[in-house]
Formats: sequence, C-alpha cells, structure tokens
Amino acid sequence: MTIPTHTVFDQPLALKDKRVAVIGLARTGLACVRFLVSQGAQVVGADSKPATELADSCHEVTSLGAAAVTGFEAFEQLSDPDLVVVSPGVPYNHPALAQARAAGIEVIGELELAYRFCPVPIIAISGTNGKGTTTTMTGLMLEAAGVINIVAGNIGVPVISQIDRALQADVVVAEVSSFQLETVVHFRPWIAVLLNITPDHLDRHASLQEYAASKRRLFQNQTADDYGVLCVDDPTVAEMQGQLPSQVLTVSSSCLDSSGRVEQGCLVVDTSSGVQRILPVAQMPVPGRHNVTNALAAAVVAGLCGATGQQMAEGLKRFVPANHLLTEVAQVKGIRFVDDSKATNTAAAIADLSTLSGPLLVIVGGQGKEVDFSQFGQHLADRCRFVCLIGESGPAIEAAVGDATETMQAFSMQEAVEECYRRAEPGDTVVLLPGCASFDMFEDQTHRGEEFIRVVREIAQREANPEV
Ligand code: UMA
Repeated sequence: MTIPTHTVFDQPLALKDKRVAVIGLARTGLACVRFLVSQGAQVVGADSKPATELADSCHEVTSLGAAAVTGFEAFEQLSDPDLVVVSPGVPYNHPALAQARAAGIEVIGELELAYRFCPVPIIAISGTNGKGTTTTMTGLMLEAAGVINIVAGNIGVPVISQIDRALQADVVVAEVSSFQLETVVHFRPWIAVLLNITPDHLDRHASLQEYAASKRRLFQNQTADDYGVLCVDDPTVAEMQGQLPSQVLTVSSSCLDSSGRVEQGCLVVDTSSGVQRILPVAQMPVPGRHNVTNALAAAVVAGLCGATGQQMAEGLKRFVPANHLLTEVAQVKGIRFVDDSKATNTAAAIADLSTLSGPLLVIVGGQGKEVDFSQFGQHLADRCRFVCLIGESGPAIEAAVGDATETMQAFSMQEAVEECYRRAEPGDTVVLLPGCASFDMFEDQTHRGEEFIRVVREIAQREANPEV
C-alpha cells in the first residue's frame, strides 16, 4: 500500500538568518540546535542549569557556531529572537515563554518544528501509559510489512534529529507526550493513537481536564482524510468517540465491536482487505491486558498501512520490552529481582502489579506529581507482603497503604533493596515499582533503574563469594 502524503506540511519555516532561541539544552535542545544551525539560523541555546553542569552541551553548541547562555537568569539574556523553540521539560507557562508570547514572538516545541520539516507522514502515539511499547510494536509490525519507518519521539530520540533519515522512509512513528503536545500549532499526524488518560503530571498540568485537553491536541488539525485510533477500554478516551474530526477506529480487549479486538482468545483486527487474525493472547511476547490493547492499537495502525495479520504477528513476536520495564534483573537464593523503574505513575504501577505472581516485596515512591495515592495504596496493601517507601511521596503512599501491610521508609536505593532482600524468602519477588517520577532522588527513571540493578548485582556478588 502507498502511504498518503497529504498531511506533510507544505510551508516549512524559512530559517536562514532567523534568530532562534532554543530553550533547554539536553537531548531535545541539542538536536534542535544542530538542525537549526544546519538550516542557516542564528541560534542561541539557553538553559537554567549552571554552565558547570552543562559543559558538554555548551561545548557542542559553541562548536556548531551557535551561542549558549546558562544559569538562573539565562532566559533573560535572550534578546528578542524571531522564534523560540522549547524542550518538552520546560513548562508551557514558564514566565520567559509567557513574556515572549506577549511580545508577539512565535513559541513552538520541538515536535511542531519537526512536523514542519518532516518529509513523510507522522503516526503519533500517545497516552499516559503504553505509548512507548505501542510505538515500538508499531515500528516492528510495519518493518515486517516492508514499510520503511523511523521510530522516534518521547521514546528518547527527538523527531527533529531524524529529518534527514526520514527522506529515505515511508513514515515516522512518534511516541508523543502531553508536554510535547502543549506546544503544537499545525502538527497533523496522518494517524493519531490515544491509549489512555489517567492521573499523571498534575504538578505540571493544572488539572486532569487540562492534561486530557493537551492529549486531545493530537487530533486538532486532523480532517476526515486522517485517522484517530482510540482505546475504548479507557473511559476518558472512549468519551472522545464522535468528537474527533478524523475517521475513528477503536481498540479494546473486551468490546467485540472494536476494529482491534480479542475473539476467542485471539488478537484480531479489521482491515480494508478483511479481518486479520494476528496471534493468540497466550503467545503475546509480554504479559498483561494492557499489552493486549497496546498490540491491538499497533495492529490497527499497521493494518491502515497495508500489513497482513501474519506480518503483524511476525513484528509482534520480535518485540522485546524496553529496559526498566518489568525487567528481571537476577535471581539470588531463589529470590527474584524485577526492575520496573519505568512505572512512573500509579496507573502503570497498578497494571504491572497485576502481571506479577507470587509473594511480593515492593519498593515504591518518588516524586508524586500531585496525584491521589488512595487506589495505589489499596492495590499495594492487597497484593504485597512488604512495602518499602522511598522519596518525597513515601509518607503519602505509606498512609494510603494503611496498617495491615508492613511498610518502612528508606532513604536510599541501597537501603531499600537491602531491606527487601533481608526480609525476602525463596519464592518471593522484590520489585522496584515506583508509581512516581524519579527526579527527587535520581537524574531520571533510567538512573533510578540502574541504581536498583547496581545494588542487586552487589548482593548477588556478595552471596556468590561469601568469604570476600
Ligand atoms: N530546563 C530549563 N528550564 C526549565 C526546565 C528545564 O532550562 O524550566 C532545562 C533543564 O535544565 C535541562 C533541559 O531543560 O537541561 C531538559 O529538557 P527536557 O526535560 O525536555 O529533556 P530532554 O533530554 O530533551 O528529554 C525530552 C523528554 N523529557 C521530558 O519530557 C521531561 C524525554 O522524555 C524524551 O525522551 C526526549 O525529550 C526526546 O524526545 C522523558 C520523559 O520523562 C523520557 N517524558 C515524560 C513521560 O514519558 O512521562 C513526558
């Protein structure tokens, strides 16, 4: 099948000699600086971290011929740029951005910039949870069908860094976050997938409604020539049926009316060339009902791109979960250690908890993002033998767990893992299942997972060489 190109933007920005400020100098900001410089723009990169913490970034920016300003007052040093390009981690209502907008300066995010230059259609995949998994599954199914695709976005590779490669591709499959959607203007994905909306990032978005509104921006520029794929197992997403400007296809693990569904224990999807059977649920490469809906959403997208059920199954079987996503790290004296550092909100943690069997000792907590922990606490109390709390939200989660389950506050990952190990018995599983962001104690979720793995390996080594 030929992928239609009607959603490719036809009035890219003229960047030559434009003065562009790039806000944030981490992965996204650096990718933007590289792209903008390559287009002839005069670029200044700004970041509120001190120069000492950004030495490598500043070095790269200046070696590209751009300027870098850093520190607490970095944004004040930007003198009237023509355009501001923002990293997703910078809040939409940051005073410097509000000031720029008030002065009539265009402020866009990296996703919008990338869309305006992307030579092929974008398939955008969003949702509170499962968007990275679904993006990867989609890429694999398309690959099996011979559709040349680039997987990018919130998954860790800014789309703007892939513009050159996209010239050789049929489509870009982008994981898209609510932060990235806040700053889109013309962004029009050919296919937009929304998996679920549950409380998350409420320290950044003023309310759940505002968070949902940001997710809805996925569809805002679509027309009846485009597709919206909605996972109707989620009540907030289900409500959007009938409200989208695009053609809606639904996905559900329980509703037989959906385009992507489970029939007699088998994943099935409707396509223009008929019903495609993919594979039995029992042969899914990852456990959990949520992963069934993720695979069905990927299959609906692959079907729109012309994949057959057999090609979808072939792609799905190649799926390997990302690191720090229910990853078994080691078995020590019959005790299993599992790293689920990527469960950064309570909905993800609750879904993952349902896939774990046997007695559990869990390490939970971190930066709480202003969410209510009562439901999470109840699930932990019902399911876990011991709950070890870390980070800022430890006390709030401990209160939600109640007195029936043993709990303890730990002040480092080392202490938390050692304490769980001390209490665990053969047959038990020790899981890092934070349900929270990591930034109160760690650089990010990867650093948190790596720290867990480091301590587990230390314990494994100690047990293997007790005399040392
Ligand atoms: N900064 C400021 N001022 C501020 C805030 C931040 O100067 O007020 C600076 C920081 O000092 C830092 C830089 O901005 O140097 C950080 O920018 P960033 O947070 O956007 O980091 P990137 O490395 O560019 O990563 C971003 C995404 N980060 C966020 O959305 C927070 C990454 O998603 C994404 O993988 C990457 O772009 C590539 O697209 C991470 C994430 O946590 C994984 N996403 C959230 C999630 O999945 O829930 C949305």
